[in-house]
Amino acid sequence: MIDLYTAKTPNGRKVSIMLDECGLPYEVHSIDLGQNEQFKPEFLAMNPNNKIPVIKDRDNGQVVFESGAILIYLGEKTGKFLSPSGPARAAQLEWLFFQMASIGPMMGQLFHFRNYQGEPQVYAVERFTNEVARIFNVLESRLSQVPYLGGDDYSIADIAAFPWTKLGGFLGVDMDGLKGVSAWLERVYARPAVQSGINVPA
Ligand SMILES: N[C@@H](CCC(=O)N[C@@H](CS)C(=O)NCC(=O)O)C(=O)O
Repeated sequence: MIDLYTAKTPNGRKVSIMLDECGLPYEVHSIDLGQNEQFKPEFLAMNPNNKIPVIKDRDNGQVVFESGAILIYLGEKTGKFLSPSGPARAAQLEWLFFQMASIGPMMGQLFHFRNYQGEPQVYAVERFTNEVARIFNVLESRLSQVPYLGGDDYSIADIAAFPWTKLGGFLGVDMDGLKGVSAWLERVYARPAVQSGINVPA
């Protein structure tokens, strides 16, 4: 049994999709970020960085924070969606880290500055709009050649990227020119575990 501390955000949904994909039983603990529940001492004891998602594995008491680390932990625990070694694993981790370092942070910044309530942040919006467009073109170059980010097989790289990438149109990315990315989004969303995991917490 896994305890999942999460909220209705792309980073949290990566983990619920993975848990559903792996068929692991889990209990959802919804953290209300608006009420600053991530700053409570009991939460900070699990993640001093005050962010969801966090898991606790009741099998061994292990706590893991950072969504990328959680996906690797669950992949290794189950032997699913992460190759054990070799070139396939290297490619899966490469694209997982691309999500963690580029897709998530840049889209997060764009969302922040587009929705900023004070003085319009023209420079910041332009900077992150351009960077997000560039990142989607990188994804397009990959996904117009292979069915999944890691190559032939669906993996934790796709699970990490999907909840963010599906928000591209919402953040103003012109998805019409991105045929490879659009086909990949449909391919990934066709999976029942993605459709259930993306709706956690309910
Ligand atoms: N790199 C972290 C990012 C997690 C993150 O940004 N979580 C946000 C919600 S998506 C959060 O909990 N924010 C609360 C806060 O910063 O106080 C991960 O991938 O786990």
